[in-house]
Amino acid sequence: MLNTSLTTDSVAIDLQPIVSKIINEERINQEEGLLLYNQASIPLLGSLANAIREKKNGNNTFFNKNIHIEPTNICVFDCKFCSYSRKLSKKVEAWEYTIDEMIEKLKTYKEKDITEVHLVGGVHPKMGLHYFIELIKKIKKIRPDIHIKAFTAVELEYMCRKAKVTYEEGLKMLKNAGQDSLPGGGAEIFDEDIRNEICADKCNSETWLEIHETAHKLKMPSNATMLYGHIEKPIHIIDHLDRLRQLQDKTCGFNTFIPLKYRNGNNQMSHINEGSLVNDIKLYAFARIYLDNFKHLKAYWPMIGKKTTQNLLAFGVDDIDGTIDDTTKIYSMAGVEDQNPTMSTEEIIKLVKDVGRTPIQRDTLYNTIREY
Ligand code: V47
Ligand code: SF4
Repeated sequence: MLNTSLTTDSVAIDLQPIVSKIINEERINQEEGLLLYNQASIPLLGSLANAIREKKNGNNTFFNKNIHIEPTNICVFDCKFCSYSRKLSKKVEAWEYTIDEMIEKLKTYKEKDITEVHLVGGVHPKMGLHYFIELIKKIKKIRPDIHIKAFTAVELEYMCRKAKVTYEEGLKMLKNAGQDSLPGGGAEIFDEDIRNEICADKCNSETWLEIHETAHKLKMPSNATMLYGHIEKPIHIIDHLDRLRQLQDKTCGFNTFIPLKYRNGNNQMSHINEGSLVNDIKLYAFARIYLDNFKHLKAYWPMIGKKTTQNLLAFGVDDIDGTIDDTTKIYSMAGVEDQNPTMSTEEIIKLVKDVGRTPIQRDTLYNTIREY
């Protein structure tokens, strides 16, 4: 039973059986989820989500020391929400790093105790499976200690198709080269109609789930994301979470869930307003309640902002990603406030301690490196 001061008497009558189930740690179904999402107040969702967060992770708030490597922002796909990609034919504001350039950059971190490289980028028609195998091998050669979390299912689908290998074969080759896990990007929204409106030409939902299931089978854990706050409706959010919950029941291979708030700068959906803070809080709290088989819920601070990240620590979130060191362009190109995302360990510790939580430096797999 959850440790919460909530009593069902104070809850609207329609919601009482659902709230009782949650307090008794029973699973709610999609219909119940929809009712809760549509009718529950923020304080109710917040106290349930916080009780779940504290049951799963106590007062701990996890962060890691990481950098991103983004080999290119040239992309064959045309996601309407993407502010970052450029076409091969129009190379304004585009980059294509060589393997040597990326390795030289990584060498500048030689003295730094980063534990993770997050390697993702646009889907470049000329950077294929064998190119990335060589890159991963070279990263591991100079930093065998580092965890490589690489390639969204969208990138993997394309590189395997081009190399004419199955997902299992492609992932095995990458794993043998040194790739350790997969990030959660490319999931967007699984509902087929909404997906067709916002990112029709890239890997579909079934394929995204199949690639993650295959990775889990090969003992490569992964993360899951959801892009929210654009044209989706609550029913699509619940459908998305439900498909993730089903796969997690099967494989137990997801480390964390990361809601990604739609940011509207410089893309083909810029006419859509960004959602409110209240909507963010509701979404995170609801996700914490619905995804009963996910241990962690991450607020990715470069996307949602440092202040909101701090607030979300009271609404289910127990992980805030990492130090980043200004190595990613995805969100700065989408117009977020923080154009050069970086946080020192001291800043992260202060952010977490200022709201009464305990900062824990973790590795990618959530093993504790140091408690502050
Ligand atoms: O799939 C792109 C999103 C994702 C926008 O696994 C946008 O630890 C909002 O998945 N507004 C890539 N979101 C980033 C990603 C990620 C980030 C941090 C940590 C992890 C992890 C994964 O970024 C894309 C897409 O959903 N995205 N454009 C935008 N305008
Ligand atoms: Fe390409 Fe990813 Fe941007 Fe889509 S979101 S256009 S796949 S870089």
